[in-house]
Amino acid sequence: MGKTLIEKILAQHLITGNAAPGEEIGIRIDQTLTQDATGTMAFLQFEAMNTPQVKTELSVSYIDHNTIQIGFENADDHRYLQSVAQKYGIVLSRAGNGICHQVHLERFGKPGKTLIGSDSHTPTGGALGMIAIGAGGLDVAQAMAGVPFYLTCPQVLRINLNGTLQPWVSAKDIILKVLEIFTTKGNVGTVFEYGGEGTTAFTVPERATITNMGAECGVTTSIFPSDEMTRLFLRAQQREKDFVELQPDKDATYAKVVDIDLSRLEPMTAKPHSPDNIATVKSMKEIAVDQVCLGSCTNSSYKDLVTVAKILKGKVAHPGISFILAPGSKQVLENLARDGYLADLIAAGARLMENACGFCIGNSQSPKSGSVSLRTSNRNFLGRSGTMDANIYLVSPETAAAAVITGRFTDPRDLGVEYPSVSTPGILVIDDGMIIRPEKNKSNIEIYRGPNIGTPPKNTEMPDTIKAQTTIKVGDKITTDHIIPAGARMKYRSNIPQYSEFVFENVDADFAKRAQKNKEAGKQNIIIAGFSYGQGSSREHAAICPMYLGVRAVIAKSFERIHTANLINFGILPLIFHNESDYDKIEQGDDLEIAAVRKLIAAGSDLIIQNKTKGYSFSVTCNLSARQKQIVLAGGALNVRSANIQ
Ligand code: MIC
Ligand code: SF4
Repeated sequence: MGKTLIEKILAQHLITGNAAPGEEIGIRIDQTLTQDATGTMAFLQFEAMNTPQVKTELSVSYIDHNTIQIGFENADDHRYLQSVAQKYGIVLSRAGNGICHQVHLERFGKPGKTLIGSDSHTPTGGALGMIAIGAGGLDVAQAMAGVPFYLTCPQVLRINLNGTLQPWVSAKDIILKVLEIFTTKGNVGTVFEYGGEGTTAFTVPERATITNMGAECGVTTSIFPSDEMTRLFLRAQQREKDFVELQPDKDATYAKVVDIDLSRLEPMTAKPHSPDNIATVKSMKEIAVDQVCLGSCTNSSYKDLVTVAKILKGKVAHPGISFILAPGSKQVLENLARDGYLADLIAAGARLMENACGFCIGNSQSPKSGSVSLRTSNRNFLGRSGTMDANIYLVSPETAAAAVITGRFTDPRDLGVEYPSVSTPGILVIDDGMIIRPEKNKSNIEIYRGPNIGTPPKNTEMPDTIKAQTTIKVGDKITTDHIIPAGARMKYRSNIPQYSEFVFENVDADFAKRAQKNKEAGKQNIIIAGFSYGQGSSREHAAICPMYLGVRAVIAKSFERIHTANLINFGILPLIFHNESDYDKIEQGDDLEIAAVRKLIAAGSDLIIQNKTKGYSFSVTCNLSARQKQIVLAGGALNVRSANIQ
């Protein structure tokens, strides 16, 4: 029987388990990426593993998230990362070189390889025909130490892109269509494999827009074949030697096949406050816009930005618009500058930001109160921009450019001008001057540790009886941005006691105090949630900080993949309601007790929760592999690892 592309690459990397959908497998990881906001903790964990050098083919540490540097904390973390990289054989991409996913695509990704990254948009690399997966920092640290990466073997779903896009409709509109079809929940354990005759027309950066935002659907990853377009991209990057052709077998079987007729797509948007809240741009009926942000790891390729430069040439941003431009990488910015397009963008009123995450993570350019902001990024969760009552809409670069001109939501087809034709140069200006490669034999390098750097906290062993309070009850689709905000708070990523004060800050500002009080009184905390708990970011702080506050379990209707792994890694039980109606009965403040926890988890049985306040019991399931059981019982992966090292 023929194989899908995913099955082929997985088969070449399989270390443990049987690669059948639903089974836990362990795979060899060729490459890792980390970024500063998750990477600092990941490297502290890596250091605790006493491994003299990274064991991967390539590990790259990027500095791209916390680059605002108000206060000493981020600068200290950056210096720490640079010294760790030198000591352990890691490549460092300095602040100013660009966003990890964009730079990794340009300089390091290779067809057929496996990559895990401590960032949920790591699947961007799937545009090159590699298996690229987002993971928690501890899993990435373990991969750097040579431990296999464990995941549930996914089912492979095929998305056929048929026909040709109309002018003014682009890759962003395709992935917004995919989000309309699949939504942000219910896709755990699935991979999207793209194919179909329309696929061959898309360049690697266009494919990357699509694989990047597969993360919003919650899939394990997304992948495109490696074909002539891949070869041309690698040639432009002066690394054609990394090209190998990779296609699925013609008779490969897929769990499901979905066809998208490209010729019928129109400009789309994701309305506030979820990437799956999809509508056509036309239906927005010219709503007034206050801010337009161009960039992020989704849409900041050379082609994206040249397209906007051509649309805006000779025009100036509408007086009502603050026009923000954050190119994805130094390479893109340098090529735009050399080819004259940067001048056109600046002349059009672009406020040029650093090549970094910036506005996308609410680290700068928070819009005005109650504003409408159009962004080419990938997430519009409530409050992520830094302004709680802002309305963020996700759009294509073309739709963003149209709003810059008109000051309103505008279907770019209504601009009445010809769609600019843009092609990326066959060979780009490449300069890796901002990449520091590790020197050999640097084991005597001293690691720089500023006062912001703590030690990674560990949990205690799972107790036999959990006595806890329902410290918070939340609804469906709670994202990691809800659990632990980024933006202005992100500079405390390496200081867990301080960062923990902000857990659920934007949902219930008193949560941290309540949880801390319970902890001091010897009581544990339990979080109650609806469907799809832990969407979005890979930040393991959404597990570490609740752990620090004494959270022992989350009981939800369903969980997202990366967050489940993070909870387990830090000794927090991810429990699923047996009967969803039990969610309705439980209230915040209820006292709960779970008996015989260790025995029932080890046996793989359901746990019985007694609601002491209301006087009834209900059952929850805890689906864990043997490996995961060992981790939660030990109180987290760090405890298992240190036990193995001693
Ligand atoms: C995000 O887009 O939410 C982030 C910031 O890149 C996160 C990583 C983090 O929280 O540091 C992600 O996507 O994993
Ligand atoms: Fe950075 Fe935004 Fe991409 Fe996350 S989604 S990596 S914050 S640009």
